[in-house]
Amino acid sequence: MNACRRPFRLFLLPGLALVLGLAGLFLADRAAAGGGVAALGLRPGSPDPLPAGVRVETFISQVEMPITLIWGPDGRLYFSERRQMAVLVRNPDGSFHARIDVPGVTSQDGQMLGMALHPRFPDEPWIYIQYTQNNPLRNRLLRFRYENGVSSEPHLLLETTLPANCINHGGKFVFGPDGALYIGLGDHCASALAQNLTVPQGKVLRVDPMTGAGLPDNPFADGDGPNDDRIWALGLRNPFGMTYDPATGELWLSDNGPACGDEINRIVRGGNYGWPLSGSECEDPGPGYVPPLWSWATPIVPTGIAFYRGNTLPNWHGDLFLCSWRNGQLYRLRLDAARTGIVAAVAYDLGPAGCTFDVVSGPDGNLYTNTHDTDTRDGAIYRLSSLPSWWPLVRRGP
Ligand SMILES: [Ca+2]
Ligand SMILES: [Ca+2]
Repeated sequence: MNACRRPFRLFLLPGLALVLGLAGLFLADRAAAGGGVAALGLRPGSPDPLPAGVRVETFISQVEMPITLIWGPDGRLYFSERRQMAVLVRNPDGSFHARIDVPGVTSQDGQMLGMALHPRFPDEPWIYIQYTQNNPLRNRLLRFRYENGVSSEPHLLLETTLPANCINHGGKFVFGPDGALYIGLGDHCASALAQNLTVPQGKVLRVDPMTGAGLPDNPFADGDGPNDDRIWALGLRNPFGMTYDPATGELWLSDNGPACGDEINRIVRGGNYGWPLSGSECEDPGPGYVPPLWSWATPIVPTGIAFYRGNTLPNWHGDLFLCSWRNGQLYRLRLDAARTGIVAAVAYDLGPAGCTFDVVSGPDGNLYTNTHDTDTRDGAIYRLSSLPSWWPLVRRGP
């Protein structure tokens, strides 16, 4: 049962495939979810319109490929620019503030994925980035100092060493409430690695943000033993979005399946999320494995995820939002009272706007999304608010 059928090839920009790892993307027939896997009632291609009173507008136009959006403690928007291998900084009104180049790395060296600011930035003036390095293809994560408008002192914290001439790189990483850095790493299309405790692929890693070393209380840390001491959770295929629930301090993650395995997971210490043991990719891997809290019968290619913490859209407060690289829709998932499960989901059609890589809750109480540029449109960052219709639109170029 639940076999994936009807092969379907999604047109992919080659570079995007690197980011998202979507080779062998199939439409899936899944009549019913296996035990513990929540079936989703979304009808592909039939999203809901935005609720009345929610206004979406272009906040920043004419950007290329913003991947990760972060509102800094200075009230400015920081975003990683994939093609430019740079971090761009905008003022609260969307106007240009700075372009931060990564010391020692250029756009010829690879492509930017996730980024983070040190939790005490700018007092601890460290910016963290993950990128795919070309020739040979590797995942690299580094931090560098950014102070008084100058970037310096790059420190490499992670570099994969196995051949990675393949997609499934993962992307995002976040600081946890414990101050550790949590990194989602894809399986590099070698699915067996996701169950191998001696390598970082297909895992969530938990590391010291200054050294990149695994923390001694990590669940599989064995010192000089064979395990990769950085591993926090395993059995993932291509985790892209990561975020913490500010209400519970728990880590949530989006994982990209090869078919009907696009998932939302709540990551627990030492948890095994099943890949590739789920066999047909669409079934619950069984006892001993953590089933997803939500999965999609048809791939949506989940990317960035975030909890909405604002109040300008009060009905959405506390809900989990995520983007779809595949259809650009904004997905809203409502949690149960304990905030350990998902009880409902809806997809919104943002019209000419969209949500392809990231969504983030803004300090002004609004919700922000982004899209990348294509043949038919520029990349942009959008604002969802309840601002009245007479409020002037923000449209700013580079
Ligand atoms: Ca070890
Ligand atoms: Ca799974």
